[in-house]
Amino acid sequence: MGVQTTKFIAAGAEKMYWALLLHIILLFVTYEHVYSQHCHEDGADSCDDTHEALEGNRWQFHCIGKGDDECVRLEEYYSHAPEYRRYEHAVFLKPNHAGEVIDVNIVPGKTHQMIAKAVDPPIYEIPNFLSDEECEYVKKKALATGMVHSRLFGANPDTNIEDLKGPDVFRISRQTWLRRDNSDIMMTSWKDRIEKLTKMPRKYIEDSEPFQVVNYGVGGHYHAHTDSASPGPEEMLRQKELPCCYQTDCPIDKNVQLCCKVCRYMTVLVYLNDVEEGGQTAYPFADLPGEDLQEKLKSGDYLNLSKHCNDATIAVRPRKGMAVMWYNHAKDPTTGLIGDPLLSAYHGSCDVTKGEKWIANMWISVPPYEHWDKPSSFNT
Ligand SMILES: O=C(O)CCC(=O)C(=O)O
Repeated sequence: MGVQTTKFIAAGAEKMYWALLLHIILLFVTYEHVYSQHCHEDGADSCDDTHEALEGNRWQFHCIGKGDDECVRLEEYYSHAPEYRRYEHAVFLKPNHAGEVIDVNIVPGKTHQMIAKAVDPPIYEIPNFLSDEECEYVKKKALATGMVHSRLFGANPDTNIEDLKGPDVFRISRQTWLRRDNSDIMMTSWKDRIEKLTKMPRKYIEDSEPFQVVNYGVGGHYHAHTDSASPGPEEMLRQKELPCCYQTDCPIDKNVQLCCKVCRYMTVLVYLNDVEEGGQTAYPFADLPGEDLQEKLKSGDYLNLSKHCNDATIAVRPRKGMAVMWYNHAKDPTTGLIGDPLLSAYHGSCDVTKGEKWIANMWISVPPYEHWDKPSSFNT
C-alpha cells in the first residue's frame, strides 16, 4: 500500500471517529436534557410523575435505565390503568439531607428559603412566609371571629374542657376557623404561596379546610399526635374503607372516626408571634430509625410534651411569620395520591412557659384513589 493510500485511509478513519464521538455526545446531551426536565424539575422528588413524563413511551425512555424503580412501576400502572392520568398527582418534596437550604420564589420579586430540618418526615422551616402585618391581620381576624377552647378531634362534646389544666391534659389552647375567602386578597395570596411552596395542584389547596388559628397561654400545650388518619395498624385497617372527612358531611364534633378519616396529606403551620419562652413545635420521632421509633412509640410516654419536650429529636422555635411545613403521609407510589400515614410525623406543642403563642394551621387534603373525584365539602 502506498503512502498516499495509507494517509487516505487514516484520514477517513479519523473522520469516522470524530463523527461517532459527536453522535454519542449528542445522544447523551439529548437524553440528559429530556430526563432532567421531567425527572428532576423540582430538584427534590426525582422522577416525579408530571403529566408530560407520564406520556407513554417517553416515560419509559426517561426513567428506565436510570435505576429508579418508581418510574418503572408508575409506567406499568399508567399503561394498564389510564384513568390514573385523569387527576393531578400529589407532590412529595424530599430533601437530600437535614440542613439543606433550597431557594424558592413564592412571592413575586422575592426569594424565600426552605430549610430542611428532617428528612423523615420531610420538615422544612420557611422564614418570613408571612409579613408582620399579615400576622397581625390574622390574629385580629381570628379574635373578631371568636376564639373557643380547643377540643380533641372526635372527643366527647359533653366534657367540660374549660377547667382542664396541667401536664396530663392532652391539649390546652383556644382556636377558631377562618374560611378561605376568595375576595380577601391576603388569603388568596397565602394560597398562592402555599401552591408555589408545596408544588401541589391548586385544586387540592382550594379543596382543603379553612385556616385554623390557635392561641396558647402560659401552660398551654398540645401533646404529640398526628394531624391525619390514625397511624396505628388496627386503626388504619378499620379506617381504610372510610371516606375522607373533608369529602363528607360527618359531624366533626361527634365520634367522627366512625364515619370518616382525616386526609391531611400535609401541614403548613405559621407562627404569628415570637414566643417569649417555650412553645416549640416538637417532633419526638423525626429522623429516628424504625426500631427506635417503634420502641419509643410503644412506651407512649414520649407523647407527653409537657414532660418530654427536650427528648424530641426535632424542636422548632416559633418565630413570627415563619412557616414550618411537613408531610403526614407518604405519597402512594401506585396512584400518586395520599399514601400511608408517617409515624415519624407525630408532633405537638411544648408548654408555653412565658408569654403566649399564636399559630395558623393550613392543612392540605388529598383523597385516596377511590375518592379522587368526590367533591370537597368546603367547596360548596
Ligand atoms: O402549636 C404547635 O406548634 C403545634 C400545633 C399542632 O400540632 C396542631 O394544631 O395540630
